[in-house]
Amino acid sequence: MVGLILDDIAGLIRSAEDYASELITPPLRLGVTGLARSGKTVFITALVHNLVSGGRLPFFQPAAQRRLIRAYLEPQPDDSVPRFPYEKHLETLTGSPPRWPESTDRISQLRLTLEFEPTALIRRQFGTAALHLDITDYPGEWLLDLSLLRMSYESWSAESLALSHMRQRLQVANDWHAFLGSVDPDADEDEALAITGAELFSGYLRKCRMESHLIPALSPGRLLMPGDLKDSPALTFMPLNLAPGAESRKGSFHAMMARRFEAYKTHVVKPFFIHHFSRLERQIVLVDALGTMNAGSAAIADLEKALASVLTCFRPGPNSWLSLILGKKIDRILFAATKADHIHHTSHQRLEAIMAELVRKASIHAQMSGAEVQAAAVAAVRATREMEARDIGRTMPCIAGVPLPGQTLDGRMLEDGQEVALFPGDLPELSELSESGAAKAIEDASIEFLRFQPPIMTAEGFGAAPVLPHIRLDRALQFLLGDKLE
Ligand SMILES: Nc1nc2c(ncn2[C@@H]2O[C@H](COP(=O)(O)OP(=O)(O)OP(=O)(O)O)[C@@H](O)[C@H]2O)c(=O)[nH]1
Ligand SMILES: [Mg+2]
Repeated sequence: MVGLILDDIAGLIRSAEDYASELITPPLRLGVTGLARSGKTVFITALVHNLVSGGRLPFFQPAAQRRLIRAYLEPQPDDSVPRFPYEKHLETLTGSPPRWPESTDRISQLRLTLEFEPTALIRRQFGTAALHLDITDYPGEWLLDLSLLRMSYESWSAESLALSHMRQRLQVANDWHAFLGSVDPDADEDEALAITGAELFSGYLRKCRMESHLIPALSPGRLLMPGDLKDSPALTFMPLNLAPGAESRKGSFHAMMARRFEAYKTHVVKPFFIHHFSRLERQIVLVDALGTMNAGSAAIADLEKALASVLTCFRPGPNSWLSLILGKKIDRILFAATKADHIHHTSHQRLEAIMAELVRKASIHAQMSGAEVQAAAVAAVRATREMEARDIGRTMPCIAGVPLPGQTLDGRMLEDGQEVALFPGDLPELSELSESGAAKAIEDASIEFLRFQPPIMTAEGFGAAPVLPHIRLDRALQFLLGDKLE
């Protein structure tokens, strides 16, 4: 008993100390999210690496004005969240040969401290200033789960089944569909059956995740990344093939699945919004816009819907459950089209315009207001170089890089380790996007898309340490935190 009280007092003193230190060096909480494989891990690794190692950041004002004194990693601020394994990811990206990091399976966080010289004379009197940047990497699919709170198990089942019957997903849903055919929702509840079904259903979601053409938005998000909740009842459920208007009988398999769906909302969806999401102040949403455009019109439509859902989380209705728990509201959101190194720089502005158009359409649904929203095109790690090729008297802007093994170009299998140059194709003109045919123009854009190996690091200047090259990472940094380093 005494021990407990002493522990509590010690905890209180600690949190008072934390509070005092936060007053001196306030943290800025930046959320990095995006759908599966959109480039979150690579983005955070490259961002930290460029800041810590003095990368070239001409559009990030504190660096350009030589006011950024140093950036360094500090111990993880939040004891309950795993640390973002920065060193491991950097080692993978800069190893020999360089490789892309593995897919992430849990939320993670990292604290970076930036020491800088303030611009205002009065603040300079007190010496240098510091900002803690707390970066949280979490999957965009967890934001999509917000919409589950408004759904009954029956309507979620119907929607999920319809999605799994889309042409693009039908084949990977085969095993799970076969299983569903053998299940009677009205039979008695059965744990073994629930485990098998949930494994098949989450296996189907995971397969969709690995193949970008299989429509990007996947939910329930935690089934893709169970982390510590693996095998818990709150994740052991799946949609069922129910007759319209079917009601569940007490003790039936249908009732069991509906109960677990509710447990998922209570024990998984809500806690994420309460403990993590509500603390964020700035947000970057990474979007693999090029990959989605390459996957066709259904994928683009699905992405638009997903972006609208994401925006709804940032600005929920005034009296909604979420608005009540949101502390400081997110005041800046950057939607960044990633992997811009897949196209020539002459197309970067067009990619940015496409991203802005996708966000504009999504904002109409979400009735976005209050936060400053921007669109950008970035490559956190630039894996290609640019070159020009001549074809029938015309100069073609090309990109060149070393493709990852096992890919084909124009029907030909590419040789391992050999650099290839390709003309990636044209994105629509800005003028085409401002007309009503914007969606069609985006759909019609055909991009030649290869996956490239990460680059070999280069030294940016005389005596400088080698740094991973990027495209427009500095502009993203300026929007996300430039004003906090004034
Ligand atoms: N060329 C290029 N490829 C990139 C870049 N960023 C990401 N990629 C590619 O996209 C893949 C996914 O990147 P990640 O950073 O792992 O994406 P993620 O969003 O963390 O993925 P999950 O953790 O699986 O959700 C990488 O394996 C690379 O192939 C980039 O800046 N340039
Ligand atoms: Mg990741």
